Amino acid sequence: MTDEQSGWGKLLEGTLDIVTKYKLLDKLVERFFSEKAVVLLCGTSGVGKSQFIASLQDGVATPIPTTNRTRGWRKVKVTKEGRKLELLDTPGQVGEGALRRKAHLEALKAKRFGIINVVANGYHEGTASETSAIWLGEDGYDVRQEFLAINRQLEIENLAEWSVELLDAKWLVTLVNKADLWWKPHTYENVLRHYSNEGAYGEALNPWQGKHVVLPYASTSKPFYDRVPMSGFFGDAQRLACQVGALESLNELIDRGAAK
Ligand SMILES: Nc1nc2c(ncn2[C@@H]2O[C@H](COP(=O)(O)OP(=O)(O)O)[C@@H](O)[C@H]2O)c(=O)[nH]1
Ligand SMILES: [Mg+2]
Repeated sequence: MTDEQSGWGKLLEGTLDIVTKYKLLDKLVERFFSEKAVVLLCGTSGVGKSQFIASLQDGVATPIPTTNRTRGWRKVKVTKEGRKLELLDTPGQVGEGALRRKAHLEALKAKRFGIINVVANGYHEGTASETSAIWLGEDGYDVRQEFLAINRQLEIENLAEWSVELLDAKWLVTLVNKADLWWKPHTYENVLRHYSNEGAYGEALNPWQGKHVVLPYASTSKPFYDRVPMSGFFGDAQRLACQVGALESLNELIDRGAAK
């Protein structure tokens, strides 16, 4: 299968070799850190918020153990070569709304802040039991489709918690994480469309039109619940392309937000 057929033609095109791309990623991460920007991370439990932070620190982050959930909210001052970025990490569990609210108020105090809403096309890993998420078929482990559907719905319901209250944010990125699990040649466009302005997710974000961007991403690469294999269409080159693309967009949004 060619890159064109797998949907990677456009993202991988250009003359940049892999070393140049890694250097470019380093530069972009550095710039991202150079702004004293406040970024609020939203998203339900297990979508990969903490892993996203780790991916900014380490590039390819070591997977966080499934059972390791974030308790409370935390302000992460990530420093990269002396530069600072303040990230507000939130707990995603259903019962922890009050704690998330504290993080929201902290973001509002900053006046200029942006939101990264992390979603994962239903591949939430952590709070649900393994048996409710995956099953063992004749061809090996697979994810349960109803599990994905419930979680995609949860991602939409979760928007109501902040989509009105935090409308003052300068920008909003929907980071469609875990592309290593969901990216397939014939479905990736549907996944990205699901989060764009068509459909229930986009509708819920209607007031954000003009400042909402949807970006594919992968913070790490690991089998789902350590059992269901990755899609097979998403390797290091693809992850790098997504990371570069996401950092470019985030830098641009932070710059634009600061200018307003
Ligand atoms: N395959 C894969 N797993 C991921 C990715 N990002 C996070 N995970 C895993 O998903 C689980 C939940 O991630 P975590 O960052 O703790 O989620 P949080 O609750 O949103 O903070 C962990 O086991 C991570 O290693 C990704 O891009 N790909
Ligand atoms: Mg977390």
